[in-house]
Amino acid sequence: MNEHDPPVPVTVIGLGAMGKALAAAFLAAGHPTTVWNRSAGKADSLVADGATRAATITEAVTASPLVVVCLLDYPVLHEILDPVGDALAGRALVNLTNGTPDQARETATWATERGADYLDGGIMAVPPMIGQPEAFVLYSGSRPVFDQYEQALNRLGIAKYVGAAAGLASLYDLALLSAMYGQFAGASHALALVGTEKADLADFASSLLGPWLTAATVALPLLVQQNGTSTQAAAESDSPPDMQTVAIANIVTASNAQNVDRALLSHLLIPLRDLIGPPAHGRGLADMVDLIKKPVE
Ligand code: FVH
Repeated sequence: MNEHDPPVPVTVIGLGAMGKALAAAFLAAGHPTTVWNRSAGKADSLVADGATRAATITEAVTASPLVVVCLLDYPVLHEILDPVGDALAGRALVNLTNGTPDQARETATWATERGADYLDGGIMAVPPMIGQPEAFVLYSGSRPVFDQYEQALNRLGIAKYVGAAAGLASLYDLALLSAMYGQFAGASHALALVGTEKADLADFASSLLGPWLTAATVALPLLVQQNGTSTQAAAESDSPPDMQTVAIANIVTASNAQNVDRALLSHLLIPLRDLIGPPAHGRGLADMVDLIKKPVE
């Protein structure tokens, strides 16, 4: 595909909050767009904007070479697509439903057995961001299929290919969500602490917490090992793990005193403590990543 080709016809299956945003982005970019949803009424506004409503799931699948699916979960996907799996032969199935790497791998095998090309995806955006420059979507699976449809997929947000193994997009998606929820948990803890003193939480969030979280991202390289070991820069950083452990212990103590749950930070102390003392000489925050991993059973 090149930029002078006409926009490829696309089918969107699943018109929840996200599926509707995806279909709207394809429509806005001029793609002939066919839509299907269990509750047919959710297609009304899209049809008013030029989409074609498929009367049946078979009609939806066979309408386009590119079939994008965005449903609640993988069991729902299989409930809907299993009965019409053979109609997918020769088409590209792009699954943007949130799930696990195992579910992505199983669905890739299922699609391949039916003669379909398969890409699994992870949407790193909320519906209003779809089609905006800050949205990005992760894809894994067949590189040639990604290349063929990259232009169309870029309509949704920046399309980032992360590898040929089908489970990779899901793994990266869940990893990024884990980082986000961890940050939400820390931010909630901060708000709970400050909230014990009748503070203006809205002002605290906008003038201090937000800028602080943004500034803290400069420390991310310290968490990443290079060539299997912590970088010397990390080990000798101005913020060594033993210093950080004292600070975290103080947060735990203050949380107790302010009657705020300390479980979140107490848990963080466990791996950090393993980084202190002579045996830990030369180790840094990057070693915490290994300490979090469970040993292979
Ligand atoms: N919305 C978000 O912020 C996030 C952003 C990141 C990616 N997620 C994932 O996207 C998938 C869909 O999410 P959604 O926001 O569109 O979810 P809903 O609005 O709840 O829509 C669910 C769709 O699934 C259909 N559905 C549910 N159960 C069934 C069923 N048993 N049979 C057929 N269809 C079913 C539902 O249909 P209906 O209720 O309208 O008839 C919607 O089309 C999801 O994986 C997120 O994790 C979104």
